[in-house]
Order: sequence, then structure tokens, then C-alpha cells
Amino acid sequence: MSRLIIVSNRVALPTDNKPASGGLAVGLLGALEQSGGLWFGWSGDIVSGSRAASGPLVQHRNGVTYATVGLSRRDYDQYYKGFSNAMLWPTFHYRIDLARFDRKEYAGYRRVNNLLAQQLIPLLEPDDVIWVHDYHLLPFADALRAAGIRNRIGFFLHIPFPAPQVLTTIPPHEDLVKAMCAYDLLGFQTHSDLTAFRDYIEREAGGSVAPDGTAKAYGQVVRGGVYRIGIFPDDVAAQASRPENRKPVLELKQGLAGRKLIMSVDRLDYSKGLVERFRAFERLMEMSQSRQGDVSFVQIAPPTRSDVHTYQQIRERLEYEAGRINGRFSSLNYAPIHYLNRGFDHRMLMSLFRASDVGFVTPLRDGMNLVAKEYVAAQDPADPGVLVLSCFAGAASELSGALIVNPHDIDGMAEALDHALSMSLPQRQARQRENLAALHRYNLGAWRDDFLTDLYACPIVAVDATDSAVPQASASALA
Ligand code: ADQ
Repeated sequence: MSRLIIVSNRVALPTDNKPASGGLAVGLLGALEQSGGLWFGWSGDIVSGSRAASGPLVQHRNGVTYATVGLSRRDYDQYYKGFSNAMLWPTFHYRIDLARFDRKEYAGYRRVNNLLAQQLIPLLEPDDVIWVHDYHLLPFADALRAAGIRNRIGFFLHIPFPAPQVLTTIPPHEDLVKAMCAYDLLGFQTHSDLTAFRDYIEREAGGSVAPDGTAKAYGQVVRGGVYRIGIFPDDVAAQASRPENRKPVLELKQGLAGRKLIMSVDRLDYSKGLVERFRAFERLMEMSQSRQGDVSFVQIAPPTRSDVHTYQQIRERLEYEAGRINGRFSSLNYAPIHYLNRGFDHRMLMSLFRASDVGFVTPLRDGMNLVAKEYVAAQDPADPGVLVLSCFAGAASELSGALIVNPHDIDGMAEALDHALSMSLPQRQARQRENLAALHRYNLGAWRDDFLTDLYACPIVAVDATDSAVPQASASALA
């Protein structure tokens, strides 16, 4: 079996006290352990320029090899904080009002992709299969191909892929999509993401899409598919009912004094629709006097990317909204919103989900949204909570048992909360069964295995003696 090489922007090494965290890491590690593979990427450290260029640090943990590199301050500012998070992230989430383009940052983005590719090359073996993750690394395969690497290379985009009208607001959009075509296989979260990519190929790149979905553009051939990322629902269910968490959950319940509980958990990000969500909760209070004092809303959202300006702004805005709404509806022994601006242990979060009545997950745009899936998996089947979910999360097309809302419709969200809070037990159970069936169908193992099966089936790139930098499609890929 070929070795699997995973490449992601950040590599978090498991330690003795802290095993691999998050379902995604666990899912990918499973595949790495089987193939004796390697995980390559940025260590998260900012180092001096000479150390950044000194080659990866290679470490072995539990049968997996980790190769990590540091980034210089300039690389971090231009590649990570700049083009990736101030241009690609907002634009791919349809927030062109928040996007900021800077040519130097784009040059830095391409430079760091080249630099990372150069650092990986000495570690590669001829039949390794390479799986690259996310928007920081759109041109990574292009950099490898330019250096003559012919291995199979696949890419999975964890965030949405925008419609061409939005994508073309990025000045070097053509350069980016051309670079993406250097991959053998592109994986997207949903059909609308894949369709957006194909639309760009046909309408902007003057390329074509064959009936089998293979795209041909810029003299390159790339396959594309939808691979719905999931979780391991049984693992989440086990975490949610851990006896260790019983005490804090009991304390929470005592604090609620019989009130119903609405729960939300996100990274603090403007794509997650937090302000609109707070307003919808406020509208629920306005709509119905009986809800005042009867329901509490817990929002957990630790800061991320806090050195990016727009993230500082969203934090200030939310603190203001939480204070304002609490000022309106609190009494001496009741505050409607508990806004916790810090991280929690993942297993504890799953127990809190189980203890709640409603999971309120309303991103303005989201690739998939694993929190929605974790909320469902954490529920007690005998007395499940109700998921209220944004129609703009990838998960909405699978979780038909959720109450689907438009996060721009504050009244609609408030009504959905009201409906969820008053839903009968048989209705909740029926919805939970529907959602759980979807979770099992699209679990994390299926996502990983389907993607890798398709990647291993891609034909090896043929060597073209006239131009080694341009990968040539094999005839079978066009069939
Ligand atoms: P994220 O934007 O980080 O991921 P999401 O999928 O909701 O969003 O969460 C990923 C993981 O982070 C989940 O396991 C969740 O429990 C955890 N998490 C989120 N908030 C947390 C918090 N406050 N404390 C602790 N853990 C928290 C990106 C894309 C998504 C896509 C995923 C996976 O933006 O659309 O679903 O990648 O592809």
C-alpha cells in the first residue's frame, strides 16, 4: 500500500497529556496509522527567517511521523494573517465587504506555498499519495508539480467554494483556479460548492466539464467530487454520557432552576452569524412574555485569529449585544444570555449539548458545520433536544430532522426557537432518528475512505519531456 502524506496548514502533535484532539484529527490519524504515513505542515510557531528555512522537524508518535516547520513573522503576516484570512476566508464565506487584497500578501501566499512544498519534497517517496487540506494551500500541488513531483495529489476544501461572481472579486482569481487544476482530485463539502467550481471552469476559464465530472482547463485535467465530512457519532455519544462530566452538568442544571436551555458553540468568527443569533434570542423574549425568565441561552465562543482586525470587531460587537440584551431582560436571579468567551474541553461540550433542550447553530455560511452534527450525536435518544440549523450550513442538506432557518430572518429564527422549545417528545424523537441516520450514513470514516479511494484511482501524471512544469493528463482521465 502506498504511504499517505497529509498536508495541512497547522499540525497539532498529540502529547502524552493531550491526545489528538477533534474528530477530524482522529479520522485522519486512522488512515495515517494504516499506511505508515506522514503529517506535514506548520507547527504554529513563529521563528527567525533562518530557522524557518532550516528544514522540517521530524518526530514520531504512535506509528505516525510528523514533520513540522516554523514560519517567519513576514510569512505569517502575508500568507496566514494576510491573504488566507483577510482575503480568502471572507470571500469564500461571501463577505466581500470584509475582504482586503494586497499584492504583497498574495506574493507571500504563493511564496510560502512554494517554501512548504520545497520542505516536503526531500521526505517524499515515488509512490506516496498526498492529501492536502484547505484554503491556505490552494496552490500547493502547483508548487510540487513545478518541482517535477508526479505523485497523486488530492485536495479537500473545508470551507465553501464561492459562485464565480463572488470568486472573481479576488484579483488573482484566475491564477488561483489555474493552480487548483494542478491537483488530481478536488474534494468539496457540498454539491453547490462543486457546481460553483465547475461554473467557473466553464464560464470564466473557457474550460469544459465532461459528463463524468472531470474538468479540463488551462491544459490540465482535474477530477472533482463531493465528500461530506462527518463525525464518529458513537464516539461523540460516549463522550456526552461520560460519568466524569455528571457533576458539572448537574451544577449547570441546578443553576438553571428548571429553565429550558438553548446552547450554541462556535469559534468566534463573523461567518457563524452570532450577532443575528443574539438578536433572534432577543426577539423570542419580545414575542412571548412567558419565555422571559423561562429560558437561558448559553453561547460558548472562544476567540480565534484575534490579531486580525475584523475578529477584534466581532468580539466587541458581541460583548455589546450580550450586555444590552441582558440589561433588558435580566432580573435579580436571572440573566438570559451566558456568553462565555473561552474554550472548553471538547468532551465537556458534548455533555452540555446532551443537557440542553435546543442546539442553535446558525452560520451565515459554513462549509459543513460539525457542531451541528455533534449536537445530534450527543443527544439522549429517549429525550433528545432539537437542532435549529441554518440553511447556509453544508449540514443542512443532510439533517432533515432539524428545524431549518434562514439566519438573516430574525423573526423566523425566533419562531423556530419557540417551536423547538415546545415540541412534543414523540416529535423530537422522530426528528432525532432522522438526523442520526444521516450521521451514520455520512460519518467521518466514509468521508475519508471515499476521498482516498477516488484519489488512489486517479491516473498517475504522465511526464511531458517538452515542459516538465506542466502536468499532462493521461488519456483515461478524459474518457
Ligand atoms: P470550523 O469553522 O472550525 O471548521 P466546525 O465544523 O463547526 O467549524 O467545528 C469544527 C470542530 O471545532 C468541531 O469538532 C467543534 O466541536 C470544534 N469547536 C467549535 N467551536 C468550539 C469551541 N467553542 N470550543 C471547543 N471546540 C469547538 C471548518 C469549516 C467547517 C467544516 C470544518 C470541517 O469552517 O464548515 O465543517 O472545517 O471540515
